[in-house]
Amino acid sequence: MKLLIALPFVLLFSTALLADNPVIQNLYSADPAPMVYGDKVYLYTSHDDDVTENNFFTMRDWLCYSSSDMVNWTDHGIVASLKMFNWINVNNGGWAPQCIERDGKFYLYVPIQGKGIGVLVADSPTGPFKDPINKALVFKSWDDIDPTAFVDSDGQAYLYWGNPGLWYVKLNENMTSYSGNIETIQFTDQSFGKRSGAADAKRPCTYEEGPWFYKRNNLYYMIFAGGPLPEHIGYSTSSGPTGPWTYKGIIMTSQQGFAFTNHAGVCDFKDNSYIFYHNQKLSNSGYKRSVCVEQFTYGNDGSIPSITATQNGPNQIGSLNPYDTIQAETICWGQGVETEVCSDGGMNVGNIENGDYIKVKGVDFGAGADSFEAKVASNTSGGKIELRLGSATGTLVGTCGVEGTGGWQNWTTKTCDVYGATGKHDLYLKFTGGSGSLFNFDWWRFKEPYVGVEKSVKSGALKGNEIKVYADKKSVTLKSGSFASNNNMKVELYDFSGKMVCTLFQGKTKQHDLSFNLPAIRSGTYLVKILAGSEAFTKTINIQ
Ligand SMILES: [Ca+2]
Ligand SMILES: [Ca+2]
Repeated sequence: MKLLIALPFVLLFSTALLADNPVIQNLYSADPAPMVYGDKVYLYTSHDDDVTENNFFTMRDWLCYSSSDMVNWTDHGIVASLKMFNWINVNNGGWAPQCIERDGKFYLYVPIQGKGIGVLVADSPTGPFKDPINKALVFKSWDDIDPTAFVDSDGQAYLYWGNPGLWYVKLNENMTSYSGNIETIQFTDQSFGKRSGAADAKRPCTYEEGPWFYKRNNLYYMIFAGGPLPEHIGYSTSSGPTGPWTYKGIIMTSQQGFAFTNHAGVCDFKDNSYIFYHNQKLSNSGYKRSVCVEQFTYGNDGSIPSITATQNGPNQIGSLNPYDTIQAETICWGQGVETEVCSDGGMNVGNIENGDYIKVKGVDFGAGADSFEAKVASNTSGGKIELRLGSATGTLVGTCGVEGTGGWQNWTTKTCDVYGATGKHDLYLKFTGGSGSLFNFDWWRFKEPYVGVEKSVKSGALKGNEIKVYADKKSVTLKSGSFASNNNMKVELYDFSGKMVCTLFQGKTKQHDLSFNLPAIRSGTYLVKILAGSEAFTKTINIQ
């Protein structure tokens, strides 16, 4: 998986560090196929090998990524490969995939160039996938590539595919077999657009390959890669799932940095619409492509506008919560890093060298982070994780030292203090150290302030404060204009007989709101007593 980045690319992107496209930087990805499931978009792609063999597509497996905000993508690695199919004996030809969910199972349709279309099934979007039929789902000729599947609202599922023709079958409910014949879509200028350039008997209209079939607001869409080369993205629509199709025009022309192929995947996610495509911006080679994404808005009539490729990509949906455990392989832009399978599950970031970094976009620290924790491993002497805001040379809010752990998969947790990380920023995890690989990185998280105990108590802490007390079965929350930070405070819980149940809190705090988990107690009336210095404040609460 080692990616050797050519010098021209480094120069090209050193001036574009704010870019979020392409989506994946550590390897080459093509033929994007988004699938919305739960609160995430899963992005399946084909995978152009770092080493192109015989000056042609060199593709052996399929990748998966997921995002809940459209800008930070979690790497799930290789989720399927040609090796999963026992009925073929080839080590190349893993082309454009699509995965769809039905009744809690995930069906990954993949073409194996020259061998037909295979199907894999899994119980989770990220696998493990296996071949349930041990043969091609459809195979008549080389033309059987680029499958796209869709389950209509009446439960009938369809599989379309093909280059240079377009065919479909009606899938059975098991999604791994079909009924009836393979049907051929008739091409006319009206259905798939008048082709420009030299006449091509096999390609009478603009349709070339890479169909993407779906329904939106009762209109059926067939997005496709159109010719002549270099490919553009065009589309046709229909009032029914099998046509007749009406050509609607070009969505995306071949633009600066594009490859001779293109392939679109379209989805709606959290009230926005997105189109994924690929280009060759990271390699300048049509056999080493990179997936990108843009946001767009449908016309009132369901039309898709002309879309221009951008470096910035879509807006972030919401923000990233740094107090959750964030996989290190959740990346908006990774410079110099690779990913690999982690012995503790999932993936980890590796090939971390001095100066490499990971950008995570739109991290909301809220009132402020107090410390940082990272799960790391190193077979050398480690290095450092610098936590920087805004850019790789931005404000340093903490530095986490990593030492040798005796193995690249011998994991340990390291922490450091954090100062000055408040509000929303792009976070740069910048790696520094000596030469060679420094360490591996599994996940990270920030921690909110720890409330410490102060030895000297100053009186007057509660003076002038209106403290509101809220309670439910599980917690007690105190809300105040300000709990004086320099004063020790104690919060006690008493039952109605005056017997103390527990101490909820003891120490000092800068927070305006304090929330405490309650022990398992019976319903009834209780007293919350707040003590600071020589003062006390009590409040009756009812626990339902
Ligand atoms: Ca590196
Ligand atoms: Ca991980």
